[in-house]
Amino acid sequence: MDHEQSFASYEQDALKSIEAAATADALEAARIEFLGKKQGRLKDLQGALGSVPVDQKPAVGKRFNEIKDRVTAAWEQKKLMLESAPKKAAGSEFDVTLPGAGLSLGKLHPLTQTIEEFKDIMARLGFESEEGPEVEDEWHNFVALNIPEDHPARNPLDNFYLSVASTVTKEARLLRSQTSTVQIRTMEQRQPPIRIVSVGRVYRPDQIDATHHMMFHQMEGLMVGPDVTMASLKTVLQLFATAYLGENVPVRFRPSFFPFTEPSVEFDVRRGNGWLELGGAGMVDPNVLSACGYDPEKVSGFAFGLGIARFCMMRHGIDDIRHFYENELRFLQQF
Ligand code: FA5
Repeated sequence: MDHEQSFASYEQDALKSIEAAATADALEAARIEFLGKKQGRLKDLQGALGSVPVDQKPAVGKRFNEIKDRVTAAWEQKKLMLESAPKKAAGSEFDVTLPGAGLSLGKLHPLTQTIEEFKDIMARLGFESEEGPEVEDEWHNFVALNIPEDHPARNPLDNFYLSVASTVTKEARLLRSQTSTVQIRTMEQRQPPIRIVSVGRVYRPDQIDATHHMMFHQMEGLMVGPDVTMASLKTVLQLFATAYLGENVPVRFRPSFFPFTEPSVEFDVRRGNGWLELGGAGMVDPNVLSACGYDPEKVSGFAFGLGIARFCMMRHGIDDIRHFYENELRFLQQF
């Protein structure tokens, strides 16, 4: 084979090999075979140049360089092409090198943010967080809370009953109407001293308006021990309101009635010219302590139940509780 033929066959094979290389590894293998400096076909061609007659050397050398440059250029071009090709994950059309479309990661719902902050504030005051079931029996929702059978709060029209009492179920079941159920569950399982909060959903067939919904969140608080007094209750609620709503928030405690606390108060915060009721509270009724196996002569306790959405509305100037449940993005994005 003369030089021209060797050059042509080298160039043809090299270009074919480079063209066929579909991966960086294959292209590298082609480089080693056709452009390698220490061994390979280019090196062989170069070696053969030694036998070219002196008078032909300049022309053959020039040809050699031209071919080498063409193969090198083809190799570099292919390298660029492979590097800029879309990097698709195996079996996917997804190109990981394309710039992102700037999707927002989303945020926690304002009520969830409020719940986290409530738990945080109460943890700083030494209250652990407990959970209780949303589907309850009448014992935990009413009986142990000193709410007798004929009490209006047990009216089937004012509750979401799920089943009636039968020989199988023993007790009627309902969606809990208050988180006070967790007071009972906690006292049944633990001995004083107790300092807990429990946050969760409660359900009531209330008429929906700007401050009422049929499903809403409450935070229950319970503290039981040898020296728990009404002063402890007022201090904790005042500290809590200050921590969440700010230093100068005017609060008031209004005498009220709950079957499971004695005395009982309603806890209001100033809103405009009026007051917004944020929760109920009081000293745990001795009957409730007894129902849970405690001796009311030895321990006392306070409890409170706060409406979470109403606190959040107060802080952010939200005028209607329904905003929380409509999931309008323009509302949610503000938090
Ligand atoms: C209770 O639910 C008592 N369990 C609170 C309690 C606990 C008293 C422990 C004493 C000891 P009340 O029904 O008032 O109380 O509800 C408490 C708070 O929940 C209200 O002040 C209000 O902030 C919120 N709330 C009540 N009903 C609704 C509703 N339909 N929609 C939104 N929030 C509500």
